Amino acid sequence: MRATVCLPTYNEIENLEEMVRALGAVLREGDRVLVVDDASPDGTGELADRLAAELAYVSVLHRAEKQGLGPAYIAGFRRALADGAELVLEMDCDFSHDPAAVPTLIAAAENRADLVLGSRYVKGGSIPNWGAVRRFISLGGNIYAQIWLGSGLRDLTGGFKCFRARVLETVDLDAIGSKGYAFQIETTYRVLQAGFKVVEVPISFSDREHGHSKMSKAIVAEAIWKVPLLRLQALTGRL
Ligand SMILES: Nc1nc2c(ncn2[C@@H]2O[C@H](COP(=O)(O)OP(=O)(O)OP(=O)(O)O)[C@@H](O)[C@H]2O)c(=O)[nH]1
Ligand SMILES: [Mg+2]
Repeated sequence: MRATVCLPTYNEIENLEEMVRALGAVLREGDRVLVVDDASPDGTGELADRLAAELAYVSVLHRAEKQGLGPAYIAGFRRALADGAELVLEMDCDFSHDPAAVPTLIAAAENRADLVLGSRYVKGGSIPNWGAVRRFISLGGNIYAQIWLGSGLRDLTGGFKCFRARVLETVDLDAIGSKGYAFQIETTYRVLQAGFKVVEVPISFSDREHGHSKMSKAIVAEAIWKVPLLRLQALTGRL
């Protein structure tokens, strides 16, 4: 199945080239990388254009302004589907997600799942560089989502995923309003509610070494109020 890796970028000039080349080394004939850049002021978009000119498997979607991760992914999904992708992957461009794990996610989607989640919290998953406080916050967020949504999945906030195209064609992408962490929770929850099979595979999650995090208090706040709202929408049949 032909796969497209969507790579959202905002000021990732120090990471983009290495990431794109590392993906090129693990992808198969016909697989693609789609960089989705929100007009990064540091020149990431121009670098992406140079890479696309050099490497046949790379294309770039330029967006006019920074609108958050969710809208960037939705635009990337639409482009990937229009270009004929049969599998669509999400991953960060900061090396938190190991490009060498991409074939594992693809294989799991091809074998036995409609959506594969790279999971830090199943057996074999790990976060080597995190101290107790970050672990506690991340685990707490997952337990909070688990209590409200009861999905049975261990890692709902991660952003290393592989969708079968038919999943993205079935769920209403226009209805997904989340921008940050909530986007990850919302997409997976909608996919589950639509009756698709979701599988977790263990990943090792590393901290970024170059560039800066775009995490903000607003992103955390959005996840806190959005999760109960998703449950309410599901209960009232409006998801
Ligand atoms: N196109 C686009 N990409 C974004 C936006 N915000 C974040 N990204 C990208 O999304 C990926 C994840 O963002 P990070 O800043 O690493 O956020 P995070 O991984 O949740 O937080 P950290 O754990 O602190 O790194 C990176 O590749 C970012 O460049 C955005 O508004 N638009
Ligand atoms: Mg990150």
